[in-house]
Amino acid sequence: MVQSRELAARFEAYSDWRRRLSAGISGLHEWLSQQELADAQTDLQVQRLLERLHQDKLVVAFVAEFSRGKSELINAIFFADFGQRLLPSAAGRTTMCPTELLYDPTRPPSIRLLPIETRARDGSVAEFKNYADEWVTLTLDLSAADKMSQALSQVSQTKRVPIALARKYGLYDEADVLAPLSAADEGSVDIPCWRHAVINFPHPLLQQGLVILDTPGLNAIGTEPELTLSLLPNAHAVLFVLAADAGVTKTDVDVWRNHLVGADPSTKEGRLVILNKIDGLWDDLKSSADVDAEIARQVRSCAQILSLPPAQVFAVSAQKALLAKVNGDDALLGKSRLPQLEQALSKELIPAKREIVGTATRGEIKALALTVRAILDARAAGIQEQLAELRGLRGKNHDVVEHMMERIKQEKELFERGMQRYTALRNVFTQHTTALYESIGLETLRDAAGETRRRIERSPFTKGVREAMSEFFEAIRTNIEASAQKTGEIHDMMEAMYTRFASEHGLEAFAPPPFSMLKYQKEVDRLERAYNVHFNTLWNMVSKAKFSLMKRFFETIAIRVKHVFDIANRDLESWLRAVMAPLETQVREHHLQLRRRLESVKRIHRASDELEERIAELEQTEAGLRAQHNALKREIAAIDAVIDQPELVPLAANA
Ligand SMILES: Nc1nc2c(ncn2[C@@H]2O[C@H](COP(=O)(O)OP(=O)(O)O)[C@@H](O)[C@H]2O)c(=O)[nH]1
Ligand SMILES: [Mg+2]
Repeated sequence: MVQSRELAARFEAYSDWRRRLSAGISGLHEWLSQQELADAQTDLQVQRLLERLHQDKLVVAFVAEFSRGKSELINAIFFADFGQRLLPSAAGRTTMCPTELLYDPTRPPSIRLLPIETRARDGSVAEFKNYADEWVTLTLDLSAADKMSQALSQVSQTKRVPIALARKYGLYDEADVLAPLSAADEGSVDIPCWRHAVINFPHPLLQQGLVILDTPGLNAIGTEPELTLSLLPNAHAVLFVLAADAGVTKTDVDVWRNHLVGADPSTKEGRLVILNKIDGLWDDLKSSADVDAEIARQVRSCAQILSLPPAQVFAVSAQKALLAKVNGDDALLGKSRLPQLEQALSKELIPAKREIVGTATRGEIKALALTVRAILDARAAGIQEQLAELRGLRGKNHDVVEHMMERIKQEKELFERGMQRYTALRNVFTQHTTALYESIGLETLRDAAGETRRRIERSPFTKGVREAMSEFFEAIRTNIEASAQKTGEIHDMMEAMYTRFASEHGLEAFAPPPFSMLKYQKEVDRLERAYNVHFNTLWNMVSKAKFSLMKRFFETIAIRVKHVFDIANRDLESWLRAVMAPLETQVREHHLQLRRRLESVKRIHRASDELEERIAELEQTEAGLRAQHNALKREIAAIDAVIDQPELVPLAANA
């Protein structure tokens, strides 16, 4: 089968790179374990790193008014090798609920459907995802294409309900675009059966971490806050689909401006505009130059309306591209212009993603190497000190040895007394940590969210809801600021402690890295901005159903903030470990060395012929440490080499 596989091939190359990176990290870990240089903390660090690499997802979302050809485009780009339409695509509304296509190997191939009735309850889709019993699960029979299509056609299911019920679900409003759906019989409307669908399907691209999000018409963007606040902002690429036969409508422009690009021009990254159905402009009676000119004219017009350079609008025919791929018709595929879109998509997506993953991995590996090197350095310094001491004893008499033994004993006692200060520090550190978690812990967030929820219920009017929400954001901000202050205090305390141990006990100087809360603050700010933009729109749009919609809107915001807190908590945990661990290691190593020094001098004190033997032993250990140092360097260099490897852009048919 001949087909353009640029995106698929590039994505495979990316997955392969992630696999090699994982292999390199596992190799490093194995070596550390063999050398007994790995402790529980390194084990955990490596495990997390590998998990993150393994679970790394690439999310591509498709957004448009219904019938623009989103589902067809998904079929054409990703699932043409399936030989038929995977997603239902037909005239009219086929995709009725947001549909995620992914592969989770822990579940059997299936389609999971969240009933629309859940909209009448508290809880966002993300929350419901934690409760398997809320979903209807249909297993997919991969061997029978017709049975599979039948199961997948569930995403198109609708049912007729009284208008009052539709309102309760926040789905009906006289002025709403859903209105044309209503049937001849007054008093009832058709609504989707499902609120959300997750298709678990072991397609190779999905197995490698690709997640595709197909959305129903634009009205879903207003009625399911999760899409607006979470799924779309977090997608790595959003394809906004227009159609040559429909032109650009006012709703298109609104959605593009308010939900997809926003005010910040940098958010245009990974946002592609597609002008689909150009086959409608093909005309055997016209010259191909005339047809091309007409397509170019439409592209310019779309670009102008959306304030984009024309090069960012891709004219394609999804339908002909799918047909061409299934039949292996290269000429038609070229004419469909899909390959250009695929190329642009893979260029937008993969290098950027690789850069992010590579930089994060490099940072983690560097931190890991730093800890290990610190241990090796401390050991080497200790050995050198012992060697100098012992070499100085050559030819000296028993008294000198005894004198030295006394000196080391004293040094050891002094250090052990200093340990009391270290224990006290640990206590203060624990107190600070507890206070820190009081301001950024999930408990705090739960209280703030609960309070806001009660206030919204008590005063379901614009002013009351607005105030409650603003104060929620204010409370969150105050908590983040308080946490920033606490991390600052912890940082200063640890810095002072490192300086003190360095000057008093000759431990290695170490500057603990500071912690910044800025990124969490920024994410909360972004959510607040999104909330401000949508508040009025939502308030006006679904006038009758706004109360339940507002509550759902708040739940989504609360979930997003919880996500920010989750990440902040995780990051803080590693930071706290990173500032404390070197001190712990240094103290432990130093104590160990003092004991070893004392041991060897004691041995020499008992029998002086042990001196040369002991010196030889230490020299050997020193050589071993040097070898470990070099081996570590090689392991890290191997991982860096994988990270730095240029992306292998496939030579696959670039039509
Ligand atoms: N002529 C033409 N029709 C298309 C094209 N892409 C999709 N369609 C048709 O448009 C209708 C809606 O497509 P669908 O993928 O279901 O749209 P969605 O609602 O955006 O997912 C279907 O009948 C498709 O066959 C195209 O490139 N050319
Ligand atoms: Mg569809």
